[in-house]
Amino acid sequence: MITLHGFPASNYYNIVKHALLYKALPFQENLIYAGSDALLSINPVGKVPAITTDEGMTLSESSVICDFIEETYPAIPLYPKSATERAIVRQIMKIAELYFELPSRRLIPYVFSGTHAPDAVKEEVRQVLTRGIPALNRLCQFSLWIAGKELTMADIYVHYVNVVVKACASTQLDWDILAEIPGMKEWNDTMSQSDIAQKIEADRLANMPEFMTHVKAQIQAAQSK
Ligand SMILES: N[C@@H](CCC(=O)N[C@@H](CS)C(=O)NCC(=O)O)C(=O)O
Repeated sequence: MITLHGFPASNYYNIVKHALLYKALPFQENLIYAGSDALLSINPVGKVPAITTDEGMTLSESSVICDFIEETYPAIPLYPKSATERAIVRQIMKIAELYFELPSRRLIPYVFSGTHAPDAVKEEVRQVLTRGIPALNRLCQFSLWIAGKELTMADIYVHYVNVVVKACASTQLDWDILAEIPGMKEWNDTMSQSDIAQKIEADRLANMPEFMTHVKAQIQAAQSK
C-alpha cells in the first residue's frame, strides 16, 4: 500500500491526497512535519509531500508523484489520452506552480506571523503573479473543467495552489487575484464542493492547530539560535 508522508495543512500534500482518493487507491497517511530528521530520511530536501510506493521506493515533488501515480495506476485517468492535451494539462500545472504558488509562498511567513511583508517583497511577488494571470487566462477553459470537458490533474493541482494564492494575496496584497481570471472563482467553488475536497478541507482544518503549534515552535527555535 502507498504511504503518503506529510500533514493535512499542506496544500502540496493535499494535491497528492486528492489524486489518490480520486483514483480510489488504498493508501495510509504518515503524519510528519517539515524540519524533522524522520522526514529528511524520506525526502532529503525535507519537504512534504513524499510517498513510499508499494515497492518501497520513496518519491518526492508533488508533480512527479502525480505523474507516477497516473502511470502506475492508469484506471480512473487524470490526464487526457492525447499527448497534446496532456501537455496542456502539465503546462497549466507548471504555470500555476511557477507564477502563482511560488511567488505567493514568499508571503507565507508574514501571513503566519500576522505582520506585513516589506513593500519591495510585495512588489516582486505582484510582478510574478501579474505574469501568471494572462497565461492562466489563455490556457484555462472552465468548460466545465480547467482544461476542458474532463476533470484532470490540473483541476486538482490548481485548486490547491489557489488555497495559498488566495490567502496570501488577499491578506498581504489586498488583491482578489482569482477575480482576474474569468471563470476561476466559479470553477474553484465547484471544485470545493466535491466529497473529496470537503474531506480534505475537514482534515486540513483539524490539523491546523497542531500545525500552527509546530510553526511557532520552529520560529522560537530559530530565534533562540
Ligand atoms: N516543490 C515541492 C514543494 C513542497 C513544499 O514546499 N512543501 C511545503 C509544505 S506545503 C514544505 O514542506 N515546506 C517546508 C520547507 O520549506 O522547509 C513539491 O511540489 O512537492
